[in-house]
Amino acid sequence: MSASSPHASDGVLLDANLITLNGDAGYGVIERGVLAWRDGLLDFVGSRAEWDRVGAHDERATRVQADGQWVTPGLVDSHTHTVFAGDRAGEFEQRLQGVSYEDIARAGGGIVSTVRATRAASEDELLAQSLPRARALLADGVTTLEIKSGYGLDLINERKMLRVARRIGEQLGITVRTTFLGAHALPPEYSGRADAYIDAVCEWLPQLHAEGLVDAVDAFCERIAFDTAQTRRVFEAARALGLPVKLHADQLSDGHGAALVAEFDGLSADHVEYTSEESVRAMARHGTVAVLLPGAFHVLRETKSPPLEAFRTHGVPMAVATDCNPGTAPLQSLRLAMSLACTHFRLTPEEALRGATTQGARALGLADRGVLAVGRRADFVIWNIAQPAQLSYWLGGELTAGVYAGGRRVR
Ligand code: DI6
Ligand code: FE
Repeated sequence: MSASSPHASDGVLLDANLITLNGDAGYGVIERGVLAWRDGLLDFVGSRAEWDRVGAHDERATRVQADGQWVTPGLVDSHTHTVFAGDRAGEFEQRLQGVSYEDIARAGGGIVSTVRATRAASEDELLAQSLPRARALLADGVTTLEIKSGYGLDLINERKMLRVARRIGEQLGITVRTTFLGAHALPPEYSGRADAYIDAVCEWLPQLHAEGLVDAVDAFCERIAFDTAQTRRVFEAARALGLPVKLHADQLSDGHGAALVAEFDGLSADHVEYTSEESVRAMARHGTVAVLLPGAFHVLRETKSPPLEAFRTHGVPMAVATDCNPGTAPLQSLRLAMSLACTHFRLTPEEALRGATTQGARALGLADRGVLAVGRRADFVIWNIAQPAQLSYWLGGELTAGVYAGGRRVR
């Protein structure tokens, strides 16, 4: 952990308890440590003694005194639908009366009702409605945010969503990774013609990709959405463009989605409540991350937990994300998702933190972040906590004392 040229750093954080997560296990704590960065990347991570030894520090570097506060890598929310218009609080009330998510979807509500609202909104309106959610995630420590399309379901409106996602990243100074989720639900104009809709999705993808709007491709593989043959066609279109894939897999039933996305060397299989051990083995072989989404599990009052022990046994990395969406997870805090992952799925607080940093970065194919180490991005959060487990312990509350992305303070 020595420095390349720390004397020329742009900024220095002193007297911080660093949770580096550098190493396969443990928090990797450096007590009363120092972080320094230059051109947006960390160029020193180590103890005060080592820092003093490298000597001659540039007086012009910004100095931040952490006074013993805890510091983690910036959080990575690897699965969200943050861009949408309207809300579905009415549906929430229906579900509390006993109507199921699948019943609502089949009756023309659910995702399709958000599609109507999103289509009706202008790009600026959509941005104005979505920004506060992204701000809330940032306020709780998120410096890398994945955002999916999937509420446009035609070329113009999918493009509008992806453009709004890019604009959120520019406005907030954080990284936004966009995922094309054209195969999210069947729009009414294609009713009864799912295969023809998938043809259209496969035609839109190269156009949106050419416009620089797509970092990855996703689909909803479920009995209320698209089957494995249709999902496979979307993945083949992605592969032809060299784009990585991920999948909403085995959320409500075992549709062998996790095995399918693994077969395509996918970045992640998400939800995975009903994933079989055989599919878990396929994920392990292909390095596919399991993205756990306890917010949706909680809101839908599900009872079937993802196969945690199988993930651990076979060495499948587990990420934790919010799934922030208007239907199943109106959740605007990744820390709360961490807490729910501990309570519902029995992750340890350490696994939950790795899930929301290191493994979240992996689920997005980003090797440059998710730990505090020299050469990684200077994305970090200063927390008002007394010990690391408090990050998953508190439900709510304002715990961030400072959020930095690429060495710039963004909150
Ligand atoms: N699974 C989810 O968790 C979200 N989409 C999906 O395929 C839910 C989206 C919604 O209900 O609006
Ligand atoms: Fe989702």
